[in-house]
Amino acid sequence: MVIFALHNNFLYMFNLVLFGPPGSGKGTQSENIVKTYKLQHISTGDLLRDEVTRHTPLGTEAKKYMDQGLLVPDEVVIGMISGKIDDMPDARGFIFDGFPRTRPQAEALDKLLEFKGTKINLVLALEVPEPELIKRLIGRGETSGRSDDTEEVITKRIKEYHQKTQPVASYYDEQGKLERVVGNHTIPETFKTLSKHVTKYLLPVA
Ligand code: B4P
Repeated sequence: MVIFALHNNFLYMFNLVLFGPPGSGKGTQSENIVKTYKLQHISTGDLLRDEVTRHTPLGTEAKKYMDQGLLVPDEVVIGMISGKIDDMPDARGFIFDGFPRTRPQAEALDKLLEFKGTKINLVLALEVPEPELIKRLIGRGETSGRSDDTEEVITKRIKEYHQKTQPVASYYDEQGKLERVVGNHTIPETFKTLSKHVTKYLLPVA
């Protein structure tokens, strides 16, 4: 007789989306959240940049879009995410940083997580005024060497955000999962506000 062991850690996961315009601090705050709550970090920006650095076919394709300040096509990004989730079945949960960025990506993520027996629990949206976003990204560009942190490309990225990414906030708001957070305080102050929301679901790990 074959006995199937149903070990499905996905049922107990806490999954968070960190949402916001380019430069709102998603990457910065993800680092703090990961350290404090021991969630697994999935940043589509980091994954894509890694593919670019390794000159993979996916990276070569993605670079064409990233260098112009455009979003990488949905099917490329969605395919990348699915494999990442499967790599970490014992995670306490995931923090999705910079994903989903379009409504089709959000719908695909919901389907993917449902198939695995889990879901998005909370979406924290960082809100930062546009002049501050531009200032931060130009500042980062001076040291990071990122080809998408020039003034011309930043303007395009913000335009893409308004056209394609902002509707994702309504998608999660309709599901009652969205919390808006002021993101132009200092990094520690912003983290404190984000933590208040996360702690309602998950205790910090000492
Ligand atoms: P991402 O890598 O996701 O990054 P980002 O939007 O540039 O920035 P983030 O919000 O993480 O800001 P950060 O913390 O670094 O995207 C890059 C590109 O990849 C996209 O344009 C797109 O082409 C592609 N891509 C990624 N995901 C995709 C997807 N799902 N679909 C399609 N395409 C996708 O902060 C920025 C700066 O501000 C830093 O210098 C930081 O130190 C500073 N800062 C942060 N918080 C601050 C604060 N409170 N006060 C002062 N400065 C602060």
